[in-house]
Amino acid sequence: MVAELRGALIGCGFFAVNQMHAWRDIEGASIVAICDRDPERLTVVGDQFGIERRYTDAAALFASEKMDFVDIATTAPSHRPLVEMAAQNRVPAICQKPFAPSLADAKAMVKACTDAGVALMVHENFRWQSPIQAVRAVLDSGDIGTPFFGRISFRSAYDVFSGQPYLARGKRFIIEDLGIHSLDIARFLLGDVSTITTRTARINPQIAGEDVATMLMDHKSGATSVVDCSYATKLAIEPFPQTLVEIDGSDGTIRLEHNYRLTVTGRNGTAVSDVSPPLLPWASRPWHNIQESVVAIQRHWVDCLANGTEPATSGADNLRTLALVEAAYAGAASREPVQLDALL
Ligand code: NAD
Ligand code: 89Y
Repeated sequence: MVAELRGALIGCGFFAVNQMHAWRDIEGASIVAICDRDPERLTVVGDQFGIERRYTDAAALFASEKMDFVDIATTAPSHRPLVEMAAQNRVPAICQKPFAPSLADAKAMVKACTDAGVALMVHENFRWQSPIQAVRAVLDSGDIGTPFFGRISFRSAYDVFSGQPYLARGKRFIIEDLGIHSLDIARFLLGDVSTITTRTARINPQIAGEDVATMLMDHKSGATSVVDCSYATKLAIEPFPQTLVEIDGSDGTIRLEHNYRLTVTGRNGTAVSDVSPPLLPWASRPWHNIQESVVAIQRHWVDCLANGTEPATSGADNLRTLALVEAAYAGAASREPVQLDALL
């Protein structure tokens, strides 16, 4: 029998609870120790998940525990020091998105892990949502031919600030927090990007950053896409946290619409299906779509460690998604298109 991987979680905040639930669902790995600099969060998560080994200091965790991996669920400012600490201790690491506050930090983190010979995966989970995987499967089937246009859309007025108050305070908001997922989905579905043009707006006067972004991208494949996201869009039915997708191909179209309705018009006519994510026993609506993708990406990590393969959203891969974020902010400021290759 193969021994279970021993993991430790650093950062026991709002989202980490989903990660802890997901680890309980996954065979082949378990969380044996947790760390948070806030003793209250350590108690809440430690008691909820029955983890006795608790640390308020990450350096003490690395010094005391024998671990096969570390799952970093803190916010972006601490990602670089924690990933570098994992690399120094030769411990493979998962790091939450946004990977780092800057592309320069992210490149240094990838280098540290490469030099140490340890795996590094960014917890970029939206592409692992089952509806998005269903769109990818249609593209792979060839049914709509070669894609030439895409729209990845996330428009909502859901109050994300009550659960994640720091989102209201940052100079950067929607592109770095949510658009980063949409940009990654665009890469996942249509491939890497050569140029991005961006417009942003702040509609909600009570927050510091932008809550609306519209991005036009040239993909290296020749396809064009529009990635649009908003937390200022009040709709009759609140769709949070659904990502809607339109793809036009040479032989047909894909539409992922509200309530996970997937319509594919291809060489063999039109098929409509319900690609709703399952509601896991510990999950709660409307977050269940995201929660299911957490299980999927963490399971992928365990498979990658077992097989010695590179995670789909490795640190190196995620540099291309983070470069889109940096390019989007630069282009929103200059109102000029930004070339991606110059950043990478
Ligand atoms: P949070 O502030 O609720 O939790 C972060 C926790 O990390 C806090 O308890 C804090 O005390 C702890 N922490 C910070 N620095 C630390 C350090 N150096 N050592 C130990 N503990 C430290 O934040 P959150 O809302 O849970 O978000 C965490 C990350 O998850 C963010 O990067 C956010 O963007 C991301 N997130 C991802 C998704 C997703 O779907 N992938 C969804 C929500 C949030
Ligand atoms: O932090 C964000 C994320 O990654 O997914 C949704 C979210 O919680 C709020 O925008």
